[in-house]
Amino acid sequence: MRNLCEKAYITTPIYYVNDVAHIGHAYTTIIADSVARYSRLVGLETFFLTGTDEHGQKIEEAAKIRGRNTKEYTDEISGKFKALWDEFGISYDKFIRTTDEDHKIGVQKAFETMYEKGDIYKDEYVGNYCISCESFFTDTQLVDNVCCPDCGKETSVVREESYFFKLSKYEDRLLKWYEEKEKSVIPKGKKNEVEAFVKQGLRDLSITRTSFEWGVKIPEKLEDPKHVVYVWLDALMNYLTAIDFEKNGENMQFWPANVHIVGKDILRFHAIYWPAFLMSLDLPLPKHIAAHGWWTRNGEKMSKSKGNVVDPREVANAYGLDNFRYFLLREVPFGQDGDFSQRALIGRINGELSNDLGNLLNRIIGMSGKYFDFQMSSKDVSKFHQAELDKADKILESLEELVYNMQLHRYLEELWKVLAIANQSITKYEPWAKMKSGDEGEAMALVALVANLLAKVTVMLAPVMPEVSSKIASSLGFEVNPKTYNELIDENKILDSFKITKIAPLFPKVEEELLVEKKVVKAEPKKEEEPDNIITIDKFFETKIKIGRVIETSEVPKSKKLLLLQVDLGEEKPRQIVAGIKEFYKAEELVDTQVCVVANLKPAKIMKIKSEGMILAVRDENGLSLIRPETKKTVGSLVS
Ligand code: ME8
Repeated sequence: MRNLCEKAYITTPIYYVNDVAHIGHAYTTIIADSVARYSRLVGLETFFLTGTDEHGQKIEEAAKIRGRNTKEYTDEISGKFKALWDEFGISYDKFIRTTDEDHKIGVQKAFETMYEKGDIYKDEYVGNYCISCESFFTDTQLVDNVCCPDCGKETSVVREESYFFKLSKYEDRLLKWYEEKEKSVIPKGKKNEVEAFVKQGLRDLSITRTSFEWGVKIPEKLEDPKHVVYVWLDALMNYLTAIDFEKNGENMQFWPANVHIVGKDILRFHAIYWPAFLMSLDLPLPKHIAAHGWWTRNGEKMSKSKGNVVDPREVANAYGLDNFRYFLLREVPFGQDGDFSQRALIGRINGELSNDLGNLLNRIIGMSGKYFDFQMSSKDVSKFHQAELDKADKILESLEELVYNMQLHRYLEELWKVLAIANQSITKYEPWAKMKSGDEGEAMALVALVANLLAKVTVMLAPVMPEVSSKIASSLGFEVNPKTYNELIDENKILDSFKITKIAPLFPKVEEELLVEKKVVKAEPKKEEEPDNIITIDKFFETKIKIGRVIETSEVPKSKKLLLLQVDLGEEKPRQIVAGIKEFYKAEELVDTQVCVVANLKPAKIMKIKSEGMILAVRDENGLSLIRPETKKTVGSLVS
């Protein structure tokens, strides 16, 4: 059963450029990328949009506290988002910036259309404004009479002349939409919250500001140049301007969007304001607005302003990009919050990925090589294993609905059930026993069954793990593309034959946490003229770096990377220091050499061993070197 249309338009939020991306942003983008890749795989003409949200007071201030020119600053951060998505192979069709000229023209066109329709009027606004959320709140919404209910920061009372959008006019139509379109907002729980909010009554929305300039000016026709468009109207319009709304271009055929994927923090803007704006513009409404939960750190929402973020690049570099993608989508049911932990990530790599998926491929390579010289025919698969094939096909048919309902964790769970059929078939039918008893044909059918099941899983895994999937496919001797999707999944066919190629194991077991947890320090806003990253000499001397002599070394049991060093710093007792240098230095060659040690570091436990300092080293693409004095120095001397 297909609930698809010919075209698919999939979007992420456009991210604020007040700081760089963290795993929350990567999560939304990777979900959207997986859905877009899925849409292309099943043969839909797909447009996948992401980008950056660059206007408003928050951005203006972020540039200001860094002493930067606003445009240059937004160019830099927007460039960093784009570079990260490019590095991650995110398959966007357009990266929009709200500072793009055609976007600005589109926003003005929308403003003018709504104004001419009589949906915009001028008045005065008095309200409690949160700069961080770029949002107004009523007195009753505030926490402790002054703080923003969303981010907890202090709001300020703003009184200004403003243009208003007649949001109240659309209350009934919005409620009707939620009622008639069951999947307009997903998940259901979030939809209920939105409906309840609208039922309380909607107030007209202030949609211009005069207190700052960094934004899109309202249309010249209104002859009111001090007004700039409210960032949320500006930002939401990106979904239309990206497909050439301003010139009603060909790409407008992609409208309405299939799904706007957003975090729950911005659902209200997407599920209330946005459809109301679209109604005012007489445009169809998006098919789904899907709100996911938050990634937290120790139970707190991960956010740039809280300074408790995890760098997605570091995680992907350490654990592998596809493994990270799999983890993000599999770990947390869509809509719920999840706490990021390396332990959970390692568990999934060593468990489902290595044991269930990687091992299956290894077994196919092993058996096909040993018994059939890597050349497999599927000619007798149906004869011996139709039941297993039917069972797998039934599961695979149910997957499409899960994608468009954003149940990606369930999608992966179901795929693993097909892997379980494959793994259990090997255990149950014992191809080695069949070979021994001379039933070579049956053994061939079994190994070919398993290879076909893996091929089907590989096709469906491609949207989530594109690189891994293409490696498995090439090892099995086929390609993942809309044609193979059609044959293996839609038409329930199997591949006639396999020419298997040996490849290195895809998921080596991870033995220990690969990222050293940094103590997260909340960034203090810098003074205006201070360039980035400058510290005073006093600040530098807070770090005591001393010359030490390594007197003893040993290996840390079960660790590939760590060595345990006893280092003399001229103190009463030598320091015990755990260092991640084993890949670059032999334990014995370090004895009696000098090193530089951060001596006033708070002791930490690494693999349950107390470490009382840090050895200085430098690492680049050619490896790692310890930092040492050029000539021997007295042990305990301070580096300055
Ligand atoms: O809100 N967990 O931009 P933004 C999961 N510019 N997802 C998270 C997250 C977390 N801890 N933190 C952020 C804006 N996100 C506006 C959007 S759209 C027209 C304008 C993700 O940079 C999540 O998708 O604050 C959230 O909705 C989005 O980043 C907010 O990004």
